[in-house]
Amino acid sequence: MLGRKLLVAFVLALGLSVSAVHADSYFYGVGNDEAWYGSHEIWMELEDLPEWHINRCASWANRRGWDTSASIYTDIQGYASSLEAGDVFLFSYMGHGGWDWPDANSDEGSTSRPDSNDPTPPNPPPYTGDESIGRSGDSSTYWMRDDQLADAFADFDSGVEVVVISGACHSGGLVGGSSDIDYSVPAGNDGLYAMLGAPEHGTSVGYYAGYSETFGDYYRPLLSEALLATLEPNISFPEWYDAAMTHGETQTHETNVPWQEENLFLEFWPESEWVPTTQEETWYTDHWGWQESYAQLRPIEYNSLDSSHDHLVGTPEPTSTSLVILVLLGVSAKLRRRKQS
Ligand SMILES: [Ca+2]
Ligand SMILES: [Ca+2]
Ligand SMILES: [Ca+2]
Repeated sequence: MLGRKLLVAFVLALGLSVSAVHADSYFYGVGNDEAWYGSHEIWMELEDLPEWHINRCASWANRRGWDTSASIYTDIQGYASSLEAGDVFLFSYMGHGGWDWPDANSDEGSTSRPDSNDPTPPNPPPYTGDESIGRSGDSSTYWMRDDQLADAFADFDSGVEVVVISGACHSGGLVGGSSDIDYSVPAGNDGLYAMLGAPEHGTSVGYYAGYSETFGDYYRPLLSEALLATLEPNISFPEWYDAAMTHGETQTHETNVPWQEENLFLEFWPESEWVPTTQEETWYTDHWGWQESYAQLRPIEYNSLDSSHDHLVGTPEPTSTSLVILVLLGVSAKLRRRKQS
């Protein structure tokens, strides 16, 4: 009888402990225009890992960036109002990006924009003009500015970890301005991590990766190519970035883009310690800067995670659920021994 009561108590404890450690990972992916499948591919890799579940995934092909009723902006606001401390929110955007919008609140400063893909720009970012993502179709109406992205993130509870993966041109400019996401609530609470496909003045390259009847040709940004090649269980987000950067430094890549007649085999981006030669400093302004040596400038990382964050992308750490089960097995073994003696 005592054993039965203990069992009931432990089952109750088990239920309580599950709710106490409840924390979920949410994936919100958008692929726009030529990169319509780009974020969904990231999800296809993640979904095999235990903390990700299709019930917590939303994946869009062509979703406008800015609209007051249905857009990336309002979707993120929805996550911001419902996620709780401990949850992980991964926002993946693959599509076009801009960097020369009039900056009404001047949060980007007054440093003039350098030439695109200049390997040695005369000044560090931020550069004048707001960055943007979310173009969908031919209209530019639906671009979302970086200030608006930060506004959407501002409603998250502290303790929600936000991860941003963006393959867009000029993604590096999503951080750096004083109204950008690195000043939003998640970043202010050591909970924002971002992998951004190009520096603020850099364009991001996507190469031909497939075709569908519905959406037509599709291009995969080099950042997502490297991320897809390097995801493993038990890897943290910063480790995943490092592995992807090494992949891009060491693997050659067939360009296969429509604006170039002859395909070239190039490394994705330079090494982190790279110093351009005199010849390499003569950049090209068409499409990307480094036809002779590299496909694009190196993606950048933004990390405000402190040691209490830094979630794993893969298998989560053991929770108290498994510990309680072990205790339960130990107690029932003890009761059995007592009964026998
Ligand atoms: Ca601004
Ligand atoms: Ca800017
Ligand atoms: Ca910016």
